[in-house]
Amino acid sequence: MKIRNSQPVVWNGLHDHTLKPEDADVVIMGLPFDKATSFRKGAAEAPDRIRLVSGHISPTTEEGKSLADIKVLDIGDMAPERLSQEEYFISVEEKASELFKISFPTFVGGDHSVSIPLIKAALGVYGEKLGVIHLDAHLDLCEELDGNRLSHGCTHRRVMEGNCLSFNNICFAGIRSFEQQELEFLNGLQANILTAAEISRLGIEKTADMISKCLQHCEVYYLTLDIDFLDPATAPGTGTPKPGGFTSRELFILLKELSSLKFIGMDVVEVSPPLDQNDITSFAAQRAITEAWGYFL
Ligand SMILES: [Mn+2]
Repeated sequence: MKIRNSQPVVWNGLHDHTLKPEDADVVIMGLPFDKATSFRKGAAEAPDRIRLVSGHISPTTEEGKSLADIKVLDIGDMAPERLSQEEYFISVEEKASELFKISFPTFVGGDHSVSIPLIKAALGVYGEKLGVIHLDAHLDLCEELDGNRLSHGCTHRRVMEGNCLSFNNICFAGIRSFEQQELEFLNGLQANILTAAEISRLGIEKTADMISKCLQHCEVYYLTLDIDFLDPATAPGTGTPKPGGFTSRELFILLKELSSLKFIGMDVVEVSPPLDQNDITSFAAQRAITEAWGYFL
């Protein structure tokens, strides 16, 4: 496995390769892995594509906040090389644990299975203080999918194994797709699920209040953003798009409304450049990262 250096002008020009990781406010790591998708691949190409578009955007948020003082270090990609998925995830969890201890890590997937080791690493560092906010069209609560227990449809089942993450400590928002096995699993369980239809009825501000309320016993928060939270019209470049999603406008307002929470890291997953149109989806992901830094740091 190698972690290679990325090109210099990336991340709104903020990436400074001379920084030591412990001196950075944000450490970025790419996870070019898409072997656990259930349908269409391409997410392994996302870290490089999002870096490419990120070099062409100013270090300011959409409301004119300057990010020029944020120290950003992109440590490159952690690629699976010849490792099995299990072995790869062990290495990712180890590396992510280091990063959570020193900075606000921003991980760029990869399919959503990569959040398994990332959230486990955050749990290892923050324990039950951690709340997870899952923005996604899907729940990712399958026991297994296509014979793979580490599928991108199984993320939170694996994270919750061994009572690592309690159901009380995760809020699912944007959901508009359920597998039969997920319905069976959820039967009788209390889960914090805000469907896309419900969010549409509530409005974004009330949605943010609901998320904060569900997780008010937590002290720190991790955001896992599956780009298919957005509508396919807004983000077509993703493996399993679902109609009825959100605009980037709504996503950015949601990030703003959640900004009073103390976020300790985030990931953006499921961007698939080969399925994209004119990089719309990579730009949306890059912008979401920029706005999140503006609000969370
Ligand atoms: Mn999804």
